[in-house]
Amino acid sequence: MKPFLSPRQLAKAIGLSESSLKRWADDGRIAAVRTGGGHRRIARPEAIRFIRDSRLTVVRPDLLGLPEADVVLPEQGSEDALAEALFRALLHGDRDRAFGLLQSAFLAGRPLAWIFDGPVRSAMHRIGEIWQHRRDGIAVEHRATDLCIQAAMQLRLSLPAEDAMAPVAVGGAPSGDPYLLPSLMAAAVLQETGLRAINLGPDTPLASLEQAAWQHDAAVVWLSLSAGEAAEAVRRDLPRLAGPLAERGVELIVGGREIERLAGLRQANVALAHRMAELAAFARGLLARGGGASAGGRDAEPRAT
Ligand code: B12
Repeated sequence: MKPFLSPRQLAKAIGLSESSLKRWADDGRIAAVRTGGGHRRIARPEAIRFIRDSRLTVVRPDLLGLPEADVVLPEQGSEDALAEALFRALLHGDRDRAFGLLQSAFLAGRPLAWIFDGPVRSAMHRIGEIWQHRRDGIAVEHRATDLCIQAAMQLRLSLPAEDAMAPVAVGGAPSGDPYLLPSLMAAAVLQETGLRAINLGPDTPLASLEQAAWQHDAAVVWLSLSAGEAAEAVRRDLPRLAGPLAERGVELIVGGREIERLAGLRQANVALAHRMAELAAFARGLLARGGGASAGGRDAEPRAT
């Protein structure tokens, strides 16, 4: 996949004229660089950002390095229709259709949090019921999970490069929690919001999260809880992570389907959230406050409280 597009290629991808693209590049609506020979070139993630922000329709996704998507576009179908279509595609292991559905919602400007909280969550929750009444239920579930992981990765890779000065978020799922998708989604949502997200993935000891937070001078740590026993252990051990983070002004946001296990926990720097939309709002709040180690200058040493 080529990292840069010419104005002509991008124009073809969205069915507009090359001259419009050149004009928009020259007036700064879309960021372009010049080759040694003076030709304009547009980075692929910047082209995708422009399409999403401008609500343009993609007619040739292949020119953007994306699969052809023969799908109902989200404006034609409601969230429920998209969730139903995605469920069917995952049920049948139809990779192209599953990717196409998610990609078209993404290109139409839907925030990743909307895509993950809505269609993906709904479809995966339904997929999770199948093992109870079908012999191939577990295989179907594992295949569907793999497709969602691939799609979430692809969407994340399509996001613009992170600002090197943006605050860092580090996160994962705790020891004993094998769930890969929720933490991956959290990373993608945080990245889309403008943070630098470092996803340590499933089965990560809390001590490793803490160590990574110091190493990367993180402003935020996220934790995704999907497995019951692992979440119980977190309930017990969380103060040992939250305390040191609080001393350095690092915020901890915890979410996931087992979050209720932490109900009643009182810790000033710990936020509990149920949805990716809440995570995105949390990150926007942090950015609005100019938060973050790298952006705002976090204390190098723990401060006395
Ligand atoms: C895929 C899957 C697995 C896979 C995971 C593979 C992988 N590497 O990721 C594997 C095979 C490991 C697995 C194992 C098991 N599973 Co399972 N699994 C699922 C399934 C189908 C999908 C999980 C998923 O990815 N969901 C998609 C995400 C998008 O949804 P979500 O987790 O709800 O996340 C949303 C929010 O919670 C929130 N969120 C999540 N993280 C975060 C983080 C932050 C910071 C924030 C703000 C928000 C947030 O945002 C997300 C989007 O809205 C679920 C069904 C379900 N209801 O989720 C069952 C399910 C969770 N599993 C279940 C079961 C029973 C098991 C097993 C016990 C099966 C077995 N007998 O071995 C084991 C237990 C494993 C363990 N150690 O706990 C049951 C749990 C029932 C219960 N009441 O506890 C479920 C509900 C299926 C069912 N209906 O029976 N499973």
